[in-house]
Amino acid sequence: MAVLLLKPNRRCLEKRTPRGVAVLTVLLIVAIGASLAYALASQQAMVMAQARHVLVGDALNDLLLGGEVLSRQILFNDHIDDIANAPQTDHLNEEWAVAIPPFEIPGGFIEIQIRDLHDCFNLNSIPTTAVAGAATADPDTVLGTALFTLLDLDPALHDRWFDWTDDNQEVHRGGAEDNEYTGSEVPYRTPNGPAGHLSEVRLLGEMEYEQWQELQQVACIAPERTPLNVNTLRPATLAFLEGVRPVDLPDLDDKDPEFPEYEHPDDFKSAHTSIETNILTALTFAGVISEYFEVNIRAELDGETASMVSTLHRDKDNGKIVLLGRDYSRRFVSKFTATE
Ligand SMILES: [Ca+2]
Ligand SMILES: [Ca+2]
Repeated sequence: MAVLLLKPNRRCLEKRTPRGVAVLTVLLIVAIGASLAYALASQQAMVMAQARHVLVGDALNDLLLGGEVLSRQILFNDHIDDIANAPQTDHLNEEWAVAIPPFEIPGGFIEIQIRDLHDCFNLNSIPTTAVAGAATADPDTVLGTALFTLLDLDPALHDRWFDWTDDNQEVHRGGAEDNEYTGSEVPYRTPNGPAGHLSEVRLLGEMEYEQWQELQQVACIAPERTPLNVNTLRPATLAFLEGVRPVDLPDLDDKDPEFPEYEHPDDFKSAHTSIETNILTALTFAGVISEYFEVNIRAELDGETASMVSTLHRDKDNGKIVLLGRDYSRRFVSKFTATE
């Protein structure tokens, strides 16, 4: 049987091949164009979202800084009033101590609280050098010991705190210096100076979580030694002075508390004779004037929220206010409940 072999028609091939390539090329171009368009649209949406986030973030930061400026003015005005209406005192019935309710701004709101840093026992007040030949212990050392004892903390923690903040590497009694902490699984070193945050206490040794919660209610950190202000004491700080653990404090009732306005620390001592004598004696440095404040500010704009804590120093003689630091990591707890 004869086989018929057909030769391809070269002409025909020459005509069809370019047309097929052209179709494929067009399809390829369309596909690439569509991909590019999609990529550009996605990129544009992302750029717009980023731009909006940056713009709102900048505006929020401006609002927080505005809140800080307002707070500085309130504190300065208080100083002017104090000078004009001697004796100079700071107490919780003054304007600065009243939390400012959230006030509306276009697209959001801003809320401000000013807190006195003399309302708590500042652990940086515990001196780091023993007075040679002193007949009695330093008053803030007495208070520090009383606090650690009240909270049933390991006595070694007090010595470790001493070493943590003193400016040398000599181990004080049951304390510890760099040679111990650098041997930890996660090594760290002592600041050998004033602590920057109360949580540094937890680097010194074991502490129950409940003890840590109580310590936060009574103690705090200010940049340098600060006297307690007997007019602004937190309930837990006053309880500590009276020998009561914060955990044993009764629940506060709903009625507004009455805040004292002592003109002299001795007036406070006379009104609190139930406080043990050694603690009353240790209130040598207590006062009625405050120099360190924390300003808590929260701002909300277009559904985004930001908060900031500014630490301020107000000179008690001339009212000059200096910014010491800003912290954007703290949680803001409003004193106001939203109502419909
Ligand atoms: Ca005042
Ligand atoms: Ca040290």
